[in-house]
Amino acid sequence: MGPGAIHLRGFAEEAAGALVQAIREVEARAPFRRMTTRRGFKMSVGMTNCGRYGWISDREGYRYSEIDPVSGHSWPALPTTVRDLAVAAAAEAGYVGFDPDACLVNRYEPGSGLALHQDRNERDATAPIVSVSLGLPATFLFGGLDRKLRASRTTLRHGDVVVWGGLSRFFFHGVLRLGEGQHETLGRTRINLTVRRAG
Ligand code: MD3
Ligand code: FE
Repeated sequence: MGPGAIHLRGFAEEAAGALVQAIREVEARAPFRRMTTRRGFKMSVGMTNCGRYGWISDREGYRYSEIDPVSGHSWPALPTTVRDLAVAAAAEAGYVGFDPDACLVNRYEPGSGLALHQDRNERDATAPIVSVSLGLPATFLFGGLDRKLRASRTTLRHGDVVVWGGLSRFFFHGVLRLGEGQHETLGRTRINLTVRRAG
């Protein structure tokens, strides 16, 4: 997909049911919410986190926090199923010893999308990010180190896992607004997990 990005098609297919159940348990303690950007725009994607650190955005900008600002408590623990799957995918891509401490959970509905951005709030730049797609398919945009570089498109489907390491870790990327659809278990939604080493 790009330098250091490895697309493992269907890698999470078998674990998908257990992953969805784990997300339901996370969501019960840390509900999905639409965060605000520094500029004051409300994001169209619903987000929550599990693990020691959670990614948050508000008028002060974005950062990782050990406290969920909605509940005032720590985030739910990283579920074993999520951790095991991410560690196995990272190993498959050559990253032995990946030790994640954060997982951002993104929920899309038809019309939700994610503008082109870079992920650069994580402390350890050598650790990969493992993304897991569940539910409706999405068109993923993948550019380069420069925002102006033309982005290529690929479809991320239910069960797909991508390990983002190396140079691709810092490439601009985004998600086109989700189209209408009906997934057999997740209905009108797409869920994306990004398992990270943040601290
Ligand atoms: C490439 N999520 O949470 S997953 C994000 O589908 C994010 O929800 C998208 O971008 C989503 O930050 C895309 C694929 C992905 C995730 C993280 C990356 C690609 C990445 C980090 C660096 C480079
Ligand atoms: Fe991202």
